[in-house]
Amino acid sequence: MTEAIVYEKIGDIAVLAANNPPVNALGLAVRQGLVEGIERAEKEGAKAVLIYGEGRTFFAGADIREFGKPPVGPFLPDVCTRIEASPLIVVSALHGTALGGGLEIALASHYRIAVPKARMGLPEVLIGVMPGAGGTQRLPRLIGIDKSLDVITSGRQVGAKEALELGILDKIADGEPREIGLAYAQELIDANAPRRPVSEMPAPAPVDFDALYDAVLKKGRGLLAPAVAVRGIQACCELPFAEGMKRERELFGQLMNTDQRQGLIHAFFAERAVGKLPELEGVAPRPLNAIGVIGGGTMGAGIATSALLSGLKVTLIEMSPKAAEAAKGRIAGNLQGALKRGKISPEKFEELTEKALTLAIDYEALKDADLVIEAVFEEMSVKKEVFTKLDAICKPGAVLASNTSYLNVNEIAAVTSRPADVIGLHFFSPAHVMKLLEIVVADKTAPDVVATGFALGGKMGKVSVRAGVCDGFIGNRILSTYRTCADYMILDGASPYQIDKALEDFGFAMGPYAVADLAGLDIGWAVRKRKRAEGVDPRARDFTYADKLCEDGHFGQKTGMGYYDYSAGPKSRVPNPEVMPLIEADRAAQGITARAFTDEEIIRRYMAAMVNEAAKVVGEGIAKRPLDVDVTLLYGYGFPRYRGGPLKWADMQGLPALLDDIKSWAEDDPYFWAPAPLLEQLVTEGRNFDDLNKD
Ligand code: T1G
Repeated sequence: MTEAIVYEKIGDIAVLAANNPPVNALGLAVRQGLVEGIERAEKEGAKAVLIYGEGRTFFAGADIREFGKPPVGPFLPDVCTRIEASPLIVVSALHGTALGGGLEIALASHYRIAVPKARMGLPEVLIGVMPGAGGTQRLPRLIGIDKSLDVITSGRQVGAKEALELGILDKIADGEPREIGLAYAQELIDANAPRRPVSEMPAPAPVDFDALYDAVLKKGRGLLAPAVAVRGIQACCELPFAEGMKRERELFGQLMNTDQRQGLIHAFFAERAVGKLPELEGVAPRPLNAIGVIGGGTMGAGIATSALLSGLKVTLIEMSPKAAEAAKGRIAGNLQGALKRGKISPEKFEELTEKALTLAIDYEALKDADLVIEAVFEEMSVKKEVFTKLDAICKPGAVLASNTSYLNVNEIAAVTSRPADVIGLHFFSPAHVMKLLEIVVADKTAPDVVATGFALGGKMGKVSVRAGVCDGFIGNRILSTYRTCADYMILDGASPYQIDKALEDFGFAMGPYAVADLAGLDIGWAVRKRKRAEGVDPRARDFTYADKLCEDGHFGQKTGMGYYDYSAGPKSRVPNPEVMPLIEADRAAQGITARAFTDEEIIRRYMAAMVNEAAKVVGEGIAKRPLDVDVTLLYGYGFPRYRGGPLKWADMQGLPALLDDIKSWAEDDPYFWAPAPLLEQLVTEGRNFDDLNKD
């Protein structure tokens, strides 16, 4: 018997305890152990078998790390069939998260009991596959088509109470899974309960699966797995069980061979790897109980809201009592959202806004804060003034953080006597919603200050990414480049609307010009003005239509007009008729003859610009690994998750072809399309970005 499954016989009950930390993934040893355990139980004359998980959870699914490797039997569908076919009654006792193959093991059992806090689901579509061990064949027999469609195509987790109501579970009981499982198995033996194979239950009547397939595909905006899973449920309704299982396996195999599966699994492991940095091994964060926030505008209020929701005490500093009350109003507005969604109770709302939050005008109020985040106007002189004051007032060991999106954190740190305590914490708007947090490590930032940044991110439920200091850090620097590429394509003949459509078809929730309108065109305008003031390289192409749009007072959604006209509402965007004439005037002024662009070329140029700049960011060490860039773009810039992130996408496209494209475009514009040295090096060495993730 493998140690992954520990066998025990207690009276008439054979107990199979899963012991494969951290999440009892159904790797080879576990699968072998389950089959051997069932066979031994039958040989040793047990009357029932109990399956449960040691540690924090029941099986959390197949072992994703085995994906893409040569498959080794026994295969999970066969393990499930073997469990269900046992002449003994088989009971699964669930706790933690019984997901994917884990729930399929339970569905192949004859009875299912769970602890009240257990959660379960078939989230395979979230990693680009579908249930492949009977989930699409057994679940509809148990809970019907509509409910199983919802559970399988959404990938959502179902709580024990709902699972009992749906009919997934037979019973809920307080206690440890082993104890409640043993008691339930004995109860069934004493009641002489029959085996109850789900596969022998009647399948639901078929419905219009073609219409369902199309609807699910449309809703997925290009994500394949949920739609293909519908075909699995169709097989359940239209084929005998064994043939349905075979059809499910075929469909599962198809999805395993997709780029989307690779992209989604890369995203799964990358978002778990970003917090694992060698420089933080063994480094303890500083205490983090009470924080200060300077500035109660949209960003400051969002940061304060996120901190309050994560259990921190917050002191918010504003310039005047009136401004402080306005900030409190914004925070209360943000918390109203959490109240409406049932995330917090009215009592909690009261406690957060009246007790945990303190408003102040005087910086003295921050003298005991463990960490202070400045979120004031994005102007270097203003930042320096704030940090000079913080340096004078904050206690020794307090972490001083700036929420700047672009500015040089080294320069900010240099105005203090404690640059080791200074760090950039770049939140994304709205800060209480967006999960990304760029942790900007300045030259003198101490390791335990970096660790404290990650600890804060963890408390707030953020996905934190380490970034070095440069203009725009990881995300905004790369954004500025692919946005510039789009602006150049407009100069040469494309339209903002064609570009937005092409990128939305590629999988982005919104195209770059719709995003610009949402964020506010005045932000880009301010950045262009700042860069022009700092001096732009004469080799860089320039364009003026975007400035003209701003000079006309069009800042996007906030003024009702930008690249799009929002007079009929934010959702009903129509092209602003003033835009194309501005663009044509700009082309004429530069003597440019417009040419046609295909959507395919727009994507290749836009993505090549993103990948090339990202390779420079990794090459310069601003991002430690390519996966840091991927996670940044996934969580902060709406990059389609099923493509894994720009550098994973590049690997799947093939770096040599991408570099060839860049070199061919560099003939027209050698300055913008200068190939990233790292990209050239990888192509020369026949390596790719994922190889660097493994280094
Ligand atoms: N396989 C391998 N490793 C896994 C894993 C899995 N299924 N799930 C988690 N891990 C690792 C994870 O990488 C991390 O490792 C550690 O466990 C803790 O995870 C045929 C084919 C279970 C809710 O999609 O959703 O079954 O970083 O940090 O926040 O139909 O992990 O410490 O080295 O996420 O408490 C379906 C995926 C598989 C569930 C726990 N199952 N996992 O969350 O901890 S496909 C899933 C999760 C399938 C069959 C098909 C979450 C979690 P490390 P963690 P957590």
